[in-house]
Amino acid sequence: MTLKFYMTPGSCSTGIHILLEELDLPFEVTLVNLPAGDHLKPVYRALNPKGTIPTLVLDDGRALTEFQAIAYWLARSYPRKRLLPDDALLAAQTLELMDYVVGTVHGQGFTRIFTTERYLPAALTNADRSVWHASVQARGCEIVSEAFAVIEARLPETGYAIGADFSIADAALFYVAFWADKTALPLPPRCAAHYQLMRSRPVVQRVLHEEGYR
Ligand SMILES: N[C@@H](CCC(=O)N[C@@H](CS)C(=O)NCC(=O)O)C(=O)O
Repeated sequence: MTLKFYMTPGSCSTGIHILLEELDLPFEVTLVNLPAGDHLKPVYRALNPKGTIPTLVLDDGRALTEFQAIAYWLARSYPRKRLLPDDALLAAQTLELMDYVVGTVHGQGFTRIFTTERYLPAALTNADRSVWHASVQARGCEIVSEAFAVIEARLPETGYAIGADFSIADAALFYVAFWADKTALPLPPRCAAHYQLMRSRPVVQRVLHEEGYR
């Protein structure tokens, strides 16, 4: 058995894809086409009832979901790459940053930008719908920008996010910075420097290439 990774190019699963490649693990990829609704089909729901990606199916067939849980499991299961610091405080700060990225930047901010319809009441006239749509998107941009400002205040001027080494928090911060880049949302200077540092990593370049970004 090998790890089975369910992913969508250019989505939050890119962060987990980076971690799998950093660890140099053998894994099989299944592409989940979100616009086609693959994540809502019974075969995928049987694996992940939440219908979200990423999902990682372990050697024994058990499925892990949620970015932070998968990243934590990878770091703890393959400790030689030290993707989670040994020091308890640095490890806690790594989880703290990762949770803020996934829960707030992604979960509260980018979801309003990418899946705006979910935030609209069902009964709206077309005219009201476009006004609501614009204001939900604007709120999403505000949340993203406020959250990047919070992260900026905690990031070092150069280097990785926590401690001296690349960690699971860097992979999380990378995917939301990648989205900011793709949607032309400005990144504050330390976040932008972190993004460039991540883009200079050969593994990140390979993953983006594999996911179709040239
Ligand atoms: N909290 C989840 C969020 C995952 C998530 O929302 N993924 C998006 C793609 S980036 C997704 O699956 N969207 C499909 C949907 O929500 O229907 C995690 O950490 O894995």
